[in-house]
Amino acid sequence: MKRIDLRSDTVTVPTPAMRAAMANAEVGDDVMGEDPTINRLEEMAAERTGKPAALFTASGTMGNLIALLTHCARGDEVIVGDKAHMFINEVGGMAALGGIQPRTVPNQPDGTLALDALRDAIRGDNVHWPRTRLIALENTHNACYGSPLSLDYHRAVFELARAHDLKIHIDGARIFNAAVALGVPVREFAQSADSISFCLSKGLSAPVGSLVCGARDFIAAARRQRKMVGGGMRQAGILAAAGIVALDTMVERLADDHANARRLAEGLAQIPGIALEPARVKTNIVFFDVTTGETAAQLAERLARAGVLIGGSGATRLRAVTHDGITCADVDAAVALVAETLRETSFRLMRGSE
Ligand code: TLP
Repeated sequence: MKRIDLRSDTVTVPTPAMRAAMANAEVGDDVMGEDPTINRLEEMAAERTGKPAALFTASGTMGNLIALLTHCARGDEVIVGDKAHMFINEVGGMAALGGIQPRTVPNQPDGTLALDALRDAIRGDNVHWPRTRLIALENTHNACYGSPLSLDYHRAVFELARAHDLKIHIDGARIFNAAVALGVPVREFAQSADSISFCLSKGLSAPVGSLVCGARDFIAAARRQRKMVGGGMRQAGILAAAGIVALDTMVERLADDHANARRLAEGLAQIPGIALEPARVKTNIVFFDVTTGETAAQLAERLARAGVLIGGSGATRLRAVTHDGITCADVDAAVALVAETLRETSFRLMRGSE
């Protein structure tokens, strides 16, 4: 039985072309700036984001941390969404390692931070207060149904930030999903930010790596921070080689993941015992709730036994993510297996009440 793994797009594996490129990659010592494959990937990333320079990092978490350490000093404050990956899922790295204080603003259902709330969160000049340094956005917004944030929104935040002399960092782990979903080139989003990070190891299917992109002096400073957090790698061109193939061949196909996610959402929404709004699904992430009285963890466990892996994401909430390893037929099979598993639930409940 094939396992249908919808836990995350991070479960993607390198394509045959990536493996071939990795095997044949030209490498050197990247801490000395001498890995030609990494240098090429960094140039490509800079070109795609329209930024002067880029830095290869081991992960998205490391890329975001390095960006924040580079923008902020200890005691500075970062305005960030209360559902942001950087706030929830990065082990408090900004506070623990950077002495940076996160100031949360509620994420709206579409992943944005209301402009008024942002404005209110910016500190004035007062000897008692930390200095607001940075606004951190996330596009697509993972916890908000993978919503892509619009270009207009980024521009509005950029204007606000500039009026208050603040920097902007975009956690663009899935910015290529946003670009494909909205038909907007990545560099347009990046133009409204001082730095942007993106991941190669999610929908783009490379095995490892993220890029942080920004101005030349910013990236030079970020390179020192990367060394400090132990992220200076040596012959890592074997990893960058896969990243180059990812950028060359895996971006356009994200549209298939989005179509599959929508199909999955529409199928799941028909199943009694599931609550879901398919119209909210704009990229490759589907959230839904189980309404039968069982917990998300219990349902996830039973689904796993049936051959569908879906992550629990709250008491009754689950998250399914489509990616290169999921075909349209897998989506239909997953919907059928979820329906069957939930039929068993209602059968058990009926028997229990007899
Ligand atoms: N997200 C992972 C988990 O950590 C939740 C996932 O399965 O979605 N920014 C965003 C928006 C992310 O979704 C993630 C990973 C990261 C950053 C961190 O990337 P990595 O895992 O490479 O450190």
